[in-house]
Amino acid sequence: MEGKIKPVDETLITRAIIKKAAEDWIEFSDCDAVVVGAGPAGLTASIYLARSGLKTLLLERRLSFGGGIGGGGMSLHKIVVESPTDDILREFGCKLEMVEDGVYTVDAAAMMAKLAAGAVDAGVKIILGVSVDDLVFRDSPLRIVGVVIQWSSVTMAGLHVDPLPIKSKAVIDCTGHDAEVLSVASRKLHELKMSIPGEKSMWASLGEKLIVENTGEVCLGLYVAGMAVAALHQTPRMGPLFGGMLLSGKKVAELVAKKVKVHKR
Ligand code: 48F
Repeated sequence: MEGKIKPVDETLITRAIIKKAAEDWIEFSDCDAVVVGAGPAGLTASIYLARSGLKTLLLERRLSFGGGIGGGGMSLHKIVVESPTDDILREFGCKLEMVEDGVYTVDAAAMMAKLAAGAVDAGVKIILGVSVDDLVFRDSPLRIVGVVIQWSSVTMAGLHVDPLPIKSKAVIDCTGHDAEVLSVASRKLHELKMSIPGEKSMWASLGEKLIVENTGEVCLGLYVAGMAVAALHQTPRMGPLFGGMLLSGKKVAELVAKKVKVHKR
């Protein structure tokens, strides 16, 4: 039986969108964790943060999530993961194909969709089309207490529009190869004495190991995960091998969950 489509007045469309979006922005103007960048590291981090009960906002500059997943390897629609990260992907319902013992391929589109659905289901608020262009800080001791945000469209148009701040107990840079949040911190907060030398050339396995090892807190309130770790510590890139991104995201979420819970007491 064909249903009759309900007529909707144009004013209602506008009011519904403005009211509901404003409610979200008010709710998430003060968070437990802000994750910047919805690539593999940011999606994974946000899932585990939300699962541990933290109010988690994931901000992504583009109008889509997945970061570098979608491009697979040189635009071929597969990426490679190694054990033990196959278990993380299985947990989110990804189908893996074994290449050899402990090495698997996964379809890029499936991985993007499953990680994003995992984040939404865990309670992460994902907002697309928003860029983080600065940090909010306090001194004595120096600490990061939030991010400064702008519509990506405004940034792309080169308009002079003042941004808005979002407060957060933890800010996690998951912006990938350019480590954009850390780069702002190194440029503007000289007290941190931080520089971003950029990643080294490729050595896949060593790169994976060092990313996970160096994932963590950069200064009070500011954390790094994923390829941004390689940019900070000048460790090797690994191309379309993604296990390290997932483990790094999971590790940073566990570190933040411990710290933020301690603050709450
Ligand atoms: O680049 P991206 O996928 O980083 P990742 O999670 O994973 C890296 C892999 O994709 C791959 C690799 C694996 O071996 O080498 O490259 O570390 O995702 C980063 C996301 O952050 C967004 C960007 O659009 C992308 O989706 N992003 C970057 N800068 C900003 C941002 C910003 N200033 N504000 C908001 N989002």
